[in-house]
This record gives sequence, C-alpha cells and structure tokens, in this order.
Amino acid sequence: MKTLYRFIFFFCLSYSSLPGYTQQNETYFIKHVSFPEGASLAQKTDMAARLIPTRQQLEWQNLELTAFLHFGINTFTGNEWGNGKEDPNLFNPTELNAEQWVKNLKETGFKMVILTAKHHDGFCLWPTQTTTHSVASSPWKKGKGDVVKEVRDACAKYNMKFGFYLSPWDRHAKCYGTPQYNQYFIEQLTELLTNYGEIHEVWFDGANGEGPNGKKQVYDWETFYRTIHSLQPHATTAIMGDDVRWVGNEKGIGRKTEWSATVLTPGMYKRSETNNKALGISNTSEDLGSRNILDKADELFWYPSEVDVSIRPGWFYHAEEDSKIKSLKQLTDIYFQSVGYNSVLLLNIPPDQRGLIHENDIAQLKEFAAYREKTFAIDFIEHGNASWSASNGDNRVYILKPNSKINMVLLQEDISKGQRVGKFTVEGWINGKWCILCKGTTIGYKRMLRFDETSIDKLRITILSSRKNANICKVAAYYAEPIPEENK
Ligand code: FUL
Repeated sequence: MKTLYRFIFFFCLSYSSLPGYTQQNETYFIKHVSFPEGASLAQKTDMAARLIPTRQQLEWQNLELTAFLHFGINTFTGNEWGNGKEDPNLFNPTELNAEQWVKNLKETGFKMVILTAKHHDGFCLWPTQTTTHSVASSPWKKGKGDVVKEVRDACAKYNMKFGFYLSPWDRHAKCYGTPQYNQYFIEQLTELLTNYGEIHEVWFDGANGEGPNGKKQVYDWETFYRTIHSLQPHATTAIMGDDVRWVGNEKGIGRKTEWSATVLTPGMYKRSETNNKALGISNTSEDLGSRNILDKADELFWYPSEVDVSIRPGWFYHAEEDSKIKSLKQLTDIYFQSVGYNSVLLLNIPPDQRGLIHENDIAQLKEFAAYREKTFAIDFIEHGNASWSASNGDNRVYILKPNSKINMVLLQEDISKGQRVGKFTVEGWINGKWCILCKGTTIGYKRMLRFDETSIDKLRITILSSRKNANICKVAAYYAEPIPEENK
C-alpha cells in the first residue's frame, strides 16, 4: 500500500501538468498549481486550500531547527565578505574538529547543518578540481584537508542531516561574468553532489554582485537545478530554489500571517521577475498569500518560509563579538517568531579560528535548549492530539490538567492536506465565562502564541475563517517561564 501511495505521489510530482491526485475524495495539487483562466476568487481559494508540500518539503518543515555554519577564509581575515584576493595561506585552523560542531548542535536540538562550502570570496572548503583557491592550497593539514568531508562524516556519525551553501556570486573566479562561469559552477556543484553521500539541502543565496571583471553573471539556473535533481533527487533547494523561501530579513523575525501556499514565484524560474513585478511583491512583502493577492495571481507555489539569523552580529566568527552573542531572551523570541510563526529556523553558529564552536556560543545554545526542554516538558491539555476537522465558525473545548497555569498555546494543521486556517481565537474559561486569551490568523505547520499567564481548567479554540475545512492535528498548552529583559 505504502509503495502504491509513493508511486502515485511521485507520478503526480513528475507530471505537474496533471490536475493533482485524489485522496479521500479530495483532489490535491503538489507544490504548484496554475489557476485556470478566468478563475473566480472562490475557485482560487479552493485550489489554494488543496495545494500541498512534496514529501521532501514536509520532512524539511518537520526539522524546525536547523543550523548554519559560516566558516571559511573570512574567519581568518575578520571580514564578512571577502574580495576574492585573499591568500589561501591564511586558512589555518589549529584544532578543527567538526565532530565538536555537530555533536554540540545535535545535543542542543538541531536536525540539520548547512555549511558554507564556498562564500562570495570563492574560497572552497573542499579540495576542488576547479580552482586552486581552496583548502588544498592552505597550510591546514598540509593541504590534504577537506572541511566538507569532515562535516559530512560528523553528520553521519551523529545522525544529522547535511546541506551546503554554495555562493553563486564568486569574487575570485576569473571567468565570473562570462558563460564559462556557469560551467565552472556546475562542476563545483557536481563535485559536492557526488563525493559526499546524501545531501539534504542546497542553499543558493540571492546576493549577486560584480565579478573581478566588473561584469554581472547571467546564471544558468535551469542547468544548476537540473544537476541537483539528477544527482540528489531528494535534496531540498533553498532561497533561489523552489522548495524553501527566504523569509525576507536576517533578523530572525517571521510573519504572524505566514501562508506556505504563496504567490511568490521562486527566483530559479525565468518568469519570476515578471510574475513578481506584476503582483508588486518580493520576498520582503508582508502579504504573500492572502485572498487579496490570490485574486490577482495566476499561479501558486507551496513555498514555505525559512528564517535565517546569526547567533552573533556577524555571519562569520569575529573574536570581538564573543561577548555579543544573542541572549536567551533574544533566542527565545526568535524561536517563537520563526518556528512559532510557521517557519523553519536556520540559526547560524560560526566556528572560530581554532576550528571550534566557541565556548560562549555553546553555553548559550545549551541554555536555549534547556529552556525549550523545560517549556515543552508538560503539555497541560489532556487530549490535544485528536484530529479535528473544523468548518468556519466551529469551536472545540479542551480540558486542562488539574491546577494548570499556562501562558502559551501551540496549534498545528495537518499540512499534508494543505494550509487552510486564516483566523482563529483562543479563549479561556475564567470566572464563569469565556475570555479571549489570544487571536491569530494563519496556523500552518505550527503556530505558537504567548499571552499573560492564567490558571484555567478549560480552553476553547474557534476557527473563524478557513479555506475549506481545517485539519487541526494538535492543540497544546504550555507554561514558558518569562525571561527578564536583561538576562545577561
Ligand atoms: C547573504 C550573504 O551575503 C551573507 O554573507 C550570508 O551568507 C547570508 C546568509 O546570506 O546573502
């Protein structure tokens, strides 16, 4: 049965021109849907409610916490962006230990690491055949080292997913700005996708500056993505790719209203500029999925958001930032405004010049993990995991355990059946009547809401607006210890 389902799933996936597939009398569209010409808003909303993620996107969303590792020549120069003229001799970590990175990240709740295999400076962390501007020309391990391999092996050991960031913008490559650069980039990509086992995510950022010859590169995205899909068909493709969307800022703040079914056309498609311009939107727009914007759109993507932010002010390690690591309060707020806002958090923890994650970052990660563990240890709702198919206006009462004191609720939709809820309320039974504790718009994969603490014995959730019936799969209530402003 499972095999049959998989077959149907991938059949529909590879033939996206098909209308979708039917399950329990409902036809779903996987990852993308084009609206028929002249479709009414009601038709569009109905189709939007039946747009669902691919299996990879679903697995990715479940990760919730992922880690970025910015490490490279900048770690040794103090820069955030290198100019491509750096001497590889500068790259010389004295105690590089990728297991220390991955073990600490694993122990503090991260499910995947994404390493900067090449940043804008063009310096490669693996001994590539494409250029001498790499670890092979450095004194580290007498030029015999391979950071990508060490991180990949550590991930295998600690059962952590692994992805890489490969900057399309390359300030070192002489051929940048010419068609040859596309070939150069594909060769780098091919090496990374063939020599390191399974790759779970490929992250291409959108920064695109001038090359050494002063020219701008016209990227061959189509071939880049064809290469990824043929060599690592299960890898998710982020930012310029069409599986994972950049949330639009690097501050760690998601949207309170976050639709994973969005009208934003991913950057890898030739039509993205025209489409997005016609709708007047970009990654930073506030509204990427409301009925208002659906009304103007011709197509829709399942393109969920990722919140990327660094634990320090910079993306790369700088000793002078050892005392500027984000506090528990900041990290917790980021968590509630990313994972709690229907996004995945990609938190950057940059290894230092020794090639280790600094003690201060580790201490902070541990504090952050302990806080989450304590918060989520007790779910005060008795039967919050029972699935609930709610129509507009439906409500459900949840009984809390005796003597419950709560200040946070967590709601989840079963997004394998689409994202549907657009408005809801959470009420508590206080002094013989229902009182609003908080209100929200979208739920999606996960929505967490904090409010003033209250001691109650029942909660009522009302779905005020939903695109078709809502598939609520979890309602939970917790107590998240308030953190004083000045924690550190
Ligand atoms: C940006 C880059 O320019 C930054 O250096 C960093 O890598 C960030 C994650 O993406 O586009």
